[in-house]
Amino acid sequence: MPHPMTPTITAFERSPDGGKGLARDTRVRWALEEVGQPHVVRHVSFGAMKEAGHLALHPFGKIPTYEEGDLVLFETGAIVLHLAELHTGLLPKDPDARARAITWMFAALNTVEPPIFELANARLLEADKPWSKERLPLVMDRVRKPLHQLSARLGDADWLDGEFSAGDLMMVSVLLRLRASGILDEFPKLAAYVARGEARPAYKRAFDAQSAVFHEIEAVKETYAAINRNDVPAALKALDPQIEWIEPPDFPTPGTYRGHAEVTGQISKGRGTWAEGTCEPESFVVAGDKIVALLHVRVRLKDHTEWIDGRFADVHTFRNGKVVQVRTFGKRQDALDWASQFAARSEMSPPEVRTLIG
Ligand code: GTB
Repeated sequence: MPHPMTPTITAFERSPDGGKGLARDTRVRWALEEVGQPHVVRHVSFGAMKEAGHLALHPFGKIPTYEEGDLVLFETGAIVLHLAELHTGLLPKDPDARARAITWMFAALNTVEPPIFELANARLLEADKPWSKERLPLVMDRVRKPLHQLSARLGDADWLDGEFSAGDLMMVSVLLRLRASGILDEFPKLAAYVARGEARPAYKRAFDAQSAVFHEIEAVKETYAAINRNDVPAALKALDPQIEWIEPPDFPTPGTYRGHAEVTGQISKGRGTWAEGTCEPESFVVAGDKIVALLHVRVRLKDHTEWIDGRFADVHTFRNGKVVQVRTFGKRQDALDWASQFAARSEMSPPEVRTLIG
């Protein structure tokens, strides 16, 4: 069983940035990595984010959220502050230095991020408006103003107030969203500050995890899409030549299948019994190097008139971008419990083992 307090966060199922780490789950992943806290990431689609289940966690229907036992948090500031208070390493012990580090967190979120958010809206959502071109310089100047002041305060220091803290984590996370606009390069001291943050091993682990998972989820989706259209060679594309696929006794083709040839036989045999239907992943949960695909199967078998409708899960284990094991579970919760034991592997060093998410 996983540790009951292993926290679960949420992230986009398919981040619009294609895995560039610009969505706000990255700062939470970074904080989790800094403090060495194993975690599980549940990936939510844009649709699911607005449904009752997610709204119960996040009243504004956004990511990320944070669940730890009975505690549910939203807002990245609150989540990072909670982690920093729970663990050592992100806030100084001295009460005054601690209060100053928290002040920098608020400065990042309340003073520096709002105009950056506004710039992203202006560049992405309002670019087609007739007034957009005229307004853009004004929005860019609103971004620059606090950056001049921040750069002057940082000066030649590595971090904003002594040692690296949650204040720096938040400030770097906010500033790096500016890179695409070119504005960050206008402030060499801030550009170097952001680079120092990104060079931290914990940031790299967080970034690599979300980037890898972006591609891995796409690969898992394609495996089921290929099975649905009865294209077995395409279903094998994401699978390592040493693949091991373990199907439990109460499934149509029980057993352990090793290598492409045996797995081809297994998939062909199982798929060959269908007259029509689909097996669709409904959502994905990531723990360490494991992606749990929560599946909904709805098929009519050949020579049958009734439909089979069921929910189960496959756990895909990735190594170097390929699936080395698929383990099928009849009960979704069993799959989640089994996979989440491996969230702890985030404490081990990459690239052999990496954290999840997002
Ligand atoms: N104040 C909240 C916090 O800090 O937690 C803001 C949370 C928030 O805005 N979350 C965004 C979200 O869930 C994701 S980060 N949006 C979905 C929605 O509103 O329906 C914003 C974001 C999204 C995408 C990119 N990107 O692709 O580059 C970057 C940033």
